Amino acid sequence: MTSRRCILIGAPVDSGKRRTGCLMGPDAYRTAGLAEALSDLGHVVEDLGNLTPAEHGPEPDGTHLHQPNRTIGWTNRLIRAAEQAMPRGLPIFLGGDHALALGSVAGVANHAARMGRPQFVLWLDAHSDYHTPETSTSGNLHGTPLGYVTGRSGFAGFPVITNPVKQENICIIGLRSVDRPEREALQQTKIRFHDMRQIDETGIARPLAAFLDTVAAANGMLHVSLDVDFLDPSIAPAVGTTVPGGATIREGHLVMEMICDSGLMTSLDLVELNPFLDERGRTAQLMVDLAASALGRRVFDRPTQSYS
Ligand code: 6HN
Ligand code: MN
Ligand code: MN
Ligand code: MN
Repeated sequence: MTSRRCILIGAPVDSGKRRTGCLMGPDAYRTAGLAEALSDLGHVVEDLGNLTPAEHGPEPDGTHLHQPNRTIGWTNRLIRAAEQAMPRGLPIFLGGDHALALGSVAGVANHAARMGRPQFVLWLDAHSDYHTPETSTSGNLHGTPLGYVTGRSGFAGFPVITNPVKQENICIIGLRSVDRPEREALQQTKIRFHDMRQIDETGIARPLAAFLDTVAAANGMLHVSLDVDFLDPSIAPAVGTTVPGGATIREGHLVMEMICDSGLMTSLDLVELNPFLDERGRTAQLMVDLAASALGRRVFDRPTQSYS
């Protein structure tokens, strides 16, 4: 594959839910050798270090939301970081919890609009993250990024979404925990969503290939948001929101290898890693290996011999 400039952006966002620890994520990816893995593949790697949230107000009393203002600060900061990185290379946002995607996706969508190209989003997650602050019963804003970037209402105080991602440009794969208000809202949308039951029946390659074909046909930009809990907790324990029945190691790699072959990915989030919950770094290592697959690591350069 062609050499890319990979821009590592540490985003130790920990405000998107109550259980802390995701703030250690960026350093866990560094410790697991992300930069080295990507440069071994021939890419140029630039590590911007860790961001801090933009200035924001004190947290309000009397709301069910957890740390909304800190998340607003992060969103402002990450929109800017994404807009600045996109013209220079392929940003890889090192989370941090999934609330970071309010900013990363909104920012890359602004850049796509400037380029006159449609923005597509592949969401690899056990959850649909389609809440608004009003529909969320947990009050945890890591459950809201897809609601935000598609332009749902209810995000008072957040930066106004100027370039909403079109529903039909979003594909969610890996679903197995969707709250009722999310399910009811999602079913009214054109978002493509594939739960684990469908993956069991058709395999993971088919829905993904169909989506990648659509992105290619539209000359789209593709943001990939990889939540650790897309993977089965038996192979990826370092996440606060484990849900059994997730993707296997090979399903994870196949998704990333197909993304690589498509040549379509323009930005990437690695989110929800909580190193405090890890076992000897195995989840951090797996996430690094998946990122390497998305950027060209493979056993052979050419297809192996066919059986026929
Ligand atoms: N994630 N739907 C649940 C909630 O609290 O709204 C879980 C959200 C999980 C968020 O996967 O990044
Ligand atoms: Mn998520
Ligand atoms: Mn999730
Ligand atoms: Mn919920």
